[in-house]
Formats: sequence, C-alpha cells, structure tokens
Amino acid sequence: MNPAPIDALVQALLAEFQEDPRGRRAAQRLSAYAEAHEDWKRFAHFKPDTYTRNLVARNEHFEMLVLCWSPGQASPIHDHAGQHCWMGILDGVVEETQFEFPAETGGPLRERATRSFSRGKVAYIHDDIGLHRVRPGPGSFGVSLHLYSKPIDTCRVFDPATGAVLEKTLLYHSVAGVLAAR
Ligand code: 2CO
Ligand code: FE2
Repeated sequence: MNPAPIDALVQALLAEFQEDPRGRRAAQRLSAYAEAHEDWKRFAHFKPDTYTRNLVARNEHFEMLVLCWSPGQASPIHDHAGQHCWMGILDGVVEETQFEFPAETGGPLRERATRSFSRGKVAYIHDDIGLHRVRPGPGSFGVSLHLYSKPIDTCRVFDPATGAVLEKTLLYHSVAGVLAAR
C-alpha cells in the first residue's frame, strides 16, 4: 500500500534535510502537498480559547505540525529559537505580520507589512529576518502546516509596546492525531 500523502511528505523532507540542512526545496514540497491533499484533517483539532499545535512528525532534523486557528485567535509576537520556519496554508486564510527585533534598549516594536496567505501558499521566517505574529484573516479560520528545522521547544515572546521579552514553552495539543491529556 502507498503511504498516506502526509507520511510521504515527511519521508521526502527527511531525505531532503539529510542531504541539505537548509531544506531548499521544503517550501515547494509543502506547497505541492497543501494544494493536492486533505489527509492532514486527522491532525486538525480546534479549541475555543487558543490556536492549537498538533504534532505530525518529529525527528532530529525537523518537526512538522498542523496549527488550527479559529476566528479572532492569534499567536503572540515571537521568534523561532534560531531555526528555519516554513508555514504552508492548508485551509482558510492566515495572516502574517512581521516585526523588527527590539533594540537592546527596548522600546516599541517596529511593525512591517502584513501578508495574507491562502491554500498552497508558503511563508518563511528565521530570526535573521525578524519576528512575526500569525492569525487567521479577519473573520476567517485557518489551518496551517508548520515545519521547524530543527525542532523548537521554546521561543521568545515580545511585548509590542515595550519590547519586553518572555520565554515561552511550546506545547502540543495533540500528537499523531491523539489529543494530549490535560
Ligand atoms: N511559531 C508559532 C508556533 O509554533 C506559530 S506561528 O508560525 O510560525 O506556535
Ligand atoms: Fe511562528
């Protein structure tokens, strides 16, 4: 039997990162998967009080997650622990607003452009580029496929008014389709 498309994607990415730690073709692979397949739905769980992080696969090279965004939810403004972050849209609309890292002296964060992504589109960020806030488009929901290389267990969260920083532990709401007990 052929592997499920999402498992085939994980295998292809694993082969790719073993050969090329920069994952030059990762965005292309996420986009091709997002445009053609829906078997990610078994990982999609929504919650009323927060966006959810649902683990699909994790290995020494990367972790892949399905994130589910209900209308009005948003991530904090955050960084990515020095790792590569790709975000491919599976369903709905997802908005990304980038911000500059605060100056060492603190102060308000400088906001850059907001971009809106629909199914099949892929965004990329790294700490060398800046910070971001992610949320669904106005009045919309969103489902996005995130690839972090290497995996990230914590990130830093920034207060837009002061630039103050907090460390945040990143949790999984489900693992391999099974809701985490909490
Ligand atoms: N990085 C955030 C998280 O993993 C989601 S925003 O897109 O990178 O929770
Ligand atoms: Fe992020």
